[in-house]
Amino acid sequence: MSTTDSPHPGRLHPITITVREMADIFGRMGFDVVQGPELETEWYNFDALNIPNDHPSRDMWDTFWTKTKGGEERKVLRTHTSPMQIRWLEKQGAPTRIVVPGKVFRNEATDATHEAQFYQLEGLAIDTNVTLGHLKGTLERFCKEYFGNDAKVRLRPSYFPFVEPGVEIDVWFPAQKKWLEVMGAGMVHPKVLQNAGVDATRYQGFAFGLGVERFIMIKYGIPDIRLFHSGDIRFNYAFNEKPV
Ligand code: YSA
Repeated sequence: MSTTDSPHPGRLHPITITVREMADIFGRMGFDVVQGPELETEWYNFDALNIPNDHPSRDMWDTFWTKTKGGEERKVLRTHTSPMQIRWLEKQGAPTRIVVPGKVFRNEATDATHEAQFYQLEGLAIDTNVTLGHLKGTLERFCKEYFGNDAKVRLRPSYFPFVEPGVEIDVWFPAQKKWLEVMGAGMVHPKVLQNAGVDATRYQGFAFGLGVERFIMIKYGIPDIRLFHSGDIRFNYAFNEKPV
């Protein structure tokens, strides 16, 4: 029996569709797509990103750790896609422009806008003359491409140890009449470039990490993030009428 004869032909998940759409928008701005491991070392998830062991910023995210037997290195389920900044720069060097979609994990209670596992899309642009203006222009353009030209986007100063300066980006959530934080971003900290073997006196750039589900929620007025991973097939069907 072919897929189309089946009483319940499959549908692509909204996250799959959206990651492809986002990669396509960034692709038109010159970004390549790469992927990285979900099980990470402490070095890549934290230390290399300028988050030392004894620093309070390590508590920004509640982390799932692996159990270890004597002498083994402990690993983490990555709390964000930012470790791929280091892995990619080590491998490829600068200049570079990439986006990295993938699943991330946080040991936190869920509510309508927070899940314990969700998707991020990381971006990284490193070159000799990249400025905060490029960051702002790229992210505002991206939001308008994804949501439409009338999308309301705002930047707020914020703190992440791996950027200086840092910002957070909120988009107006019309269905709930409120601003929703959709991503963190900033100019890559020179220590991060050094940790990845890049000459920080020559190169600089910006990076960002966006929450994929939150983008979809705003665009389609989805009231609860937990619907994405509920396994309720009606959710997929409502989102996407075409069988695979
Ligand atoms: C910041 C600066 C950079 O140079 C690069 C990346 C970043 C982002 C940083 N790595 C980070 O993870 N920041 S964050 O904790 O604020 O999460 C980024 C986005 O993920 C949020 O804006 C939100 O859209 C989404 N998010 C965070 N926690 C979530 C969540 N989505 C669903 N459930 C959660 N629990």
